[in-house]
Amino acid sequence: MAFKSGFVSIVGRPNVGKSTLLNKFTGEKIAIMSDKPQTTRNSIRAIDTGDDYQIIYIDTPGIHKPKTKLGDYMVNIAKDSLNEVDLVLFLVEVTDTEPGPGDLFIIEQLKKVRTPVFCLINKIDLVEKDLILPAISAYKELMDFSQIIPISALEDESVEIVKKEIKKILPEGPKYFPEDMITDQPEKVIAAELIREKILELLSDEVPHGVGVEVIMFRKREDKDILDIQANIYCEKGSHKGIVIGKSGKMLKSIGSLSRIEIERLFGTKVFLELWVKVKPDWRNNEFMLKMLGYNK
Ligand code: GDP
Ligand code: K
Ligand code: MG
Repeated sequence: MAFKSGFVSIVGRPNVGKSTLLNKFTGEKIAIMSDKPQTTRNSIRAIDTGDDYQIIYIDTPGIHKPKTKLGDYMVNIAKDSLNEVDLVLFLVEVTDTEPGPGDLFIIEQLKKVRTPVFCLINKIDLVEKDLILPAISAYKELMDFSQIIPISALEDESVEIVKKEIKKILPEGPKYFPEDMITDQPEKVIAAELIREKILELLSDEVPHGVGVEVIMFRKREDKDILDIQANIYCEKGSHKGIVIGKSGKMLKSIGSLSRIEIERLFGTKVFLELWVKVKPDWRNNEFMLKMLGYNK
């Protein structure tokens, strides 16, 4: 049988479950998840290799009307990637009674590309079954999708169904990456993202969106199986810095120990993690800071 391979881009409004689906596809926690929108800022590739296929997934930041330079960057990445891939997975939520302005904005972008698009109606575990068909009809009217598949990104079965359909549509192609490679993101970036995920989980809404994490040291000790990691957490305001550190440093300690556990699990080694909190007003509009944090485009 011929080997099939290709690139698959995942797009959708914030919080529809893109990162959850990506992680499920590959069985690894590569894209961070949270219940807060705009969790994913970078275009993350996850690689799933089987006996006769290799799928490279791109977890795109949400396509939405940008407000800051970081916002511009995110929209551009998402749009660019659509024309360069073999398939687009457009994720929506079944819980929305009808497609909202966010979904319609994305559909407008999708209509401009020639790449085939699967519409995946996610989170069907949250609703009564009789709400699924009306949702399918609603999306069918909006665009000529190659497929419309209702799924729950939390359940293996539906993820397997989607994967089967993806394999059908992939062209014959080479193994682009070695089979043991699961991502092309530098380990430093993944570590920074895991730390940012914990900040998103632990802090109230107002602070996390102004937070950037930069890993300034990532080193494996020569004599031992230990990783030394140092990272800066950038906040936009002094008051935010206080919140990230918390009373007698309690919050920062929690951020540190939770992210350390995740990083140890992912890299399979003991980790010493040191975190510093710094104030950089308006860093999301600062080209230099964006480059430094890896959002360069
Ligand atoms: P993203 O912003 O599109 O990447 O969304 P995430 O993957 O970060 O998911 C946002 C939230 O939705 C998280 O709390 C997920 O656990 C949750 N979620 C994702 N998929 C499903 C699903 O199929 N069912 C349910 N009940 N929750 C889901
Ligand atoms: K999210
Ligand atoms: Mg995400």
